[in-house]
Amino acid sequence: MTDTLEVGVLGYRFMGKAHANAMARLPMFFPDAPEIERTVLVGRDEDALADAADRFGFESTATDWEAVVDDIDVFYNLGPNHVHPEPSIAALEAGTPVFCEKPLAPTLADAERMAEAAREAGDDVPAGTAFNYRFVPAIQYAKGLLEDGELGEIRHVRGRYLQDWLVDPDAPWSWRLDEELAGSGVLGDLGAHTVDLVRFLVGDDDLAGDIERLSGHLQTFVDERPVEGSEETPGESGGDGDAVETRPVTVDDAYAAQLEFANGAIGTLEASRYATGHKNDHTIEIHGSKGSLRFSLERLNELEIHREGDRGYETILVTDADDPYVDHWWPPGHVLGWEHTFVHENYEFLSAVSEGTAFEPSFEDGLAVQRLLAAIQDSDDRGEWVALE
Ligand code: SOE
Repeated sequence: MTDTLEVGVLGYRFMGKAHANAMARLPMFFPDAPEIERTVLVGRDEDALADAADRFGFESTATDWEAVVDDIDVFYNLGPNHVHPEPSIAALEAGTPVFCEKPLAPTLADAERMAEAAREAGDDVPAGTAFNYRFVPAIQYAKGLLEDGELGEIRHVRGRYLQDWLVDPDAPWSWRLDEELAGSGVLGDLGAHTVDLVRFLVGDDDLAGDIERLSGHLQTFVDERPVEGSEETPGESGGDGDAVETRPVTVDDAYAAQLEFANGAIGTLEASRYATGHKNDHTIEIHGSKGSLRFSLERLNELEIHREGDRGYETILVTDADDPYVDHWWPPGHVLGWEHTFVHENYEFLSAVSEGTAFEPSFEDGLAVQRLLAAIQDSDDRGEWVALE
């Protein structure tokens, strides 16, 4: 058991804040978690980095990850997708456990290199992929119901992840919209979560098993966007405040896929950043021969369950014994939020690092998701169903 873990984090924007907040909650709510020092925050913009390090409680900053990854006990890679491979591989080669945000990599080839580095590092060097929705108590309760056979033979799996932050064509360009930087658009950003949850919930051989073939369709609705900060100043040289610089969108804005599982079950997946009326609506619905269940991230403390003989679904509040983390938080029924899923995954990952035990979802899980994302892209390119080896 390692006493205090020195943690280095690359990335200080959205995911940097989410994980720094999670680490800060551990001493108060998970006193059995390993003690950690938020030692170094890594980034490129020194001013923004210093401000974030101060607000997130990091002791120091660095602009060169190569000087960091072999000098800390744990490395978090929370940068944009194209930054995931090299620093993570270097850390693993130095024997430093890695926690990498999803999707594991921009491409399947990169994900394969990262998973190989994790295998080479050995089982006592955890390499985790931050699929945080596995750590929603309602999802863990759903997994228990499925494993206990409460839904019977799995017949249908339906996953959707709907957001609306790109509906405005003037919403600015970002790295998430560039194939070189992100690898894919909504497919890798949101679809990765849904594919992982499907594998987690029904991937066991005695449930639906592996996804054996699939067909996919990708769509881009707006193919170029303004570069934030390039707006002409109104009044100067007749400027009307419109952006003078635009960049192409080279990834998907929406995807849909059909799946066939080893047991014959049918799956339908979709995600969009143009789903007006939906902010962060990740839903999973599973139909079996003896019942069904339905989960929505926008109501993440609840699970809807249908059992034989019921008329429709019963909505239950997941708490008490159904929630593996309830004793760490407030009394039952004092509900959780999105950020608590990051606390749960950080608790489990840092505990695995401290004990030198395995952590799931691992880089192998991240690679399995990447294979399925690549197959969906391949199917779209070829216009036909694709079999998974
Ligand atoms: C943006 O689409 C995003 O922040 C994703 O990158 C996260 O993984 C998801 O949990 C919320 O939406």
